[in-house]
Amino acid sequence: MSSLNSADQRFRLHIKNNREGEEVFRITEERLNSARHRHGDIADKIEAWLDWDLDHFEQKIRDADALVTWDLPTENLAETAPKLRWIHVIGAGVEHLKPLTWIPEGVSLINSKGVHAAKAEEYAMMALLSLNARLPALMTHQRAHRFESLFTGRIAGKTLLVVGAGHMGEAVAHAAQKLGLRVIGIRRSGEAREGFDEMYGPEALDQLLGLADFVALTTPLTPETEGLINARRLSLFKDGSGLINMSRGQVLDQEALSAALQCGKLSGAILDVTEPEPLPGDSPLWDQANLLITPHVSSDDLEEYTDLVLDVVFDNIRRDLAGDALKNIVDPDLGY
Ligand code: OXD
Repeated sequence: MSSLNSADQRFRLHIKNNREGEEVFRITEERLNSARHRHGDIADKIEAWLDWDLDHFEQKIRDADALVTWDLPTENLAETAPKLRWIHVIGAGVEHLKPLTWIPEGVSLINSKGVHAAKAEEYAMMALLSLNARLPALMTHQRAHRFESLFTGRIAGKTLLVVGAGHMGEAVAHAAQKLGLRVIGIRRSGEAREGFDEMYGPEALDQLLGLADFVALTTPLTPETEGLINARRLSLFKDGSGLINMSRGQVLDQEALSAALQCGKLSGAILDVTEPEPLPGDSPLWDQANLLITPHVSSDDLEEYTDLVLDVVFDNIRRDLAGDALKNIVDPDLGY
């Protein structure tokens, strides 16, 4: 990666917002200024440009050292953005930019992993308690005007399997530990991670599914995880267990999930992500008994999301100015 060539040269940051995008992801002048205040030590070294859609993209990206965005025109990037050193994506998943073969040599792709943790932990706590209380089934009964008492035991002492023990998986594990669950994790490396009582590699998945009262999906979407939880794997789940998907809709076979809910193999499920998104109004999933759907809101904090993203961006500018390694770099081969 090239570096800024003179000590007094300012770091040029191009920020591209999407007008169509949700407010929670918008970086406004006000948010930018408050990030400058929080990072006063480097504030006057940064020249930031706030753009909307592609209004001034070509003209301004020419001089940019870094770009903050959700998406971008990737064609000929080396020519349109000759000084670009890194691109920060306002999200954890970067599958919308794949294949990552367009990334010019010397440019790093950076994601927002980690900024979702606090909100994801709260959502996971809500989801685990809801599944344990059979809330999806109770809501199904309510809609059918059925007063049917479903008694359940306490959640403490039950077992959660977290598939994908990255930042979000760790947040889910923390929620579960606070509720007194035993937490088992699966991650590519199989290495231990804080918040987990046990950790295994992906080869253990089939065996572990039958041990868990709850399974939470928090893995990135990659060729290895696409369709991971299919009909065969759902048949390995413990009878009456519950499923939470906070990963990506494509990780789970939704038809197979519906079948598992219909036959009572699973007692309930909570999906924060679906395939496709938005889920069309005529999808049968909306009416599936014992299923609760939230529209991809589990981990993006309305008040703080962009502040947290900007903290990662400013921290990386600080690192870049000092010649230190950047954080949250995406491995283009792994795709996360
Ligand atoms: C993300 C998400 O990728 O919210 O950031 O799903």
